Amino acid sequence: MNKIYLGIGGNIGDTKGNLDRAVELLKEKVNISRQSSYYETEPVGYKEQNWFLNIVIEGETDLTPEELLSFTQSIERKMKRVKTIRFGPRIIDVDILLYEQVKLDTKDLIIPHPRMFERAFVMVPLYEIAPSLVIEDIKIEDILNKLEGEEIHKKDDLNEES
Ligand code: PH2
Ligand code: MG
Ligand code: MG
Repeated sequence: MNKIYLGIGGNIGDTKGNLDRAVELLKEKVNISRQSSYYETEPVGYKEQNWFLNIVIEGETDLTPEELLSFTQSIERKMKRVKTIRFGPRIIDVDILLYEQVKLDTKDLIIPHPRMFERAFVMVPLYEIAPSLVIEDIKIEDILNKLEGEEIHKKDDLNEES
């Protein structure tokens, strides 16, 4: 089994329902070990859209990185994601952040996710579930401390344990 971290987000329709549906669909091929709180996050990359709801999950899978990409894309298709503008509104987005210590740079897949280090909507939930993570020899705390400070709010009303 291979340890993976996935970032999941969306900003159209029933955002929490869509995130939860994606998590349920992932369970067919990923054993989910941890799930972050839900975070309401300022849109990054393209401002003229609704805020997102984002989570990060930790899991284990027997899929290879390429198989995992096909699987996450099949979930996006099943949930009727429509491709519009880059960084634009979407019903669901399931991104591979980390796959073991793998470094990969192909046409279709780059691991670690190339933009994760700058994104509070990824790094804050990731830190919540994996505070001692080291990514490419950098402690997650050090990555977190360098963030620009886009707005992100933990949604305590959606997080029943808190
Ligand atoms: N995803 C993007 C672009 N911008 N902004 C937030 N807050 N959350 C996202 O998940 C997100 C984004 C492209 O995948
Ligand atoms: Mg994305
Ligand atoms: Mg994506």
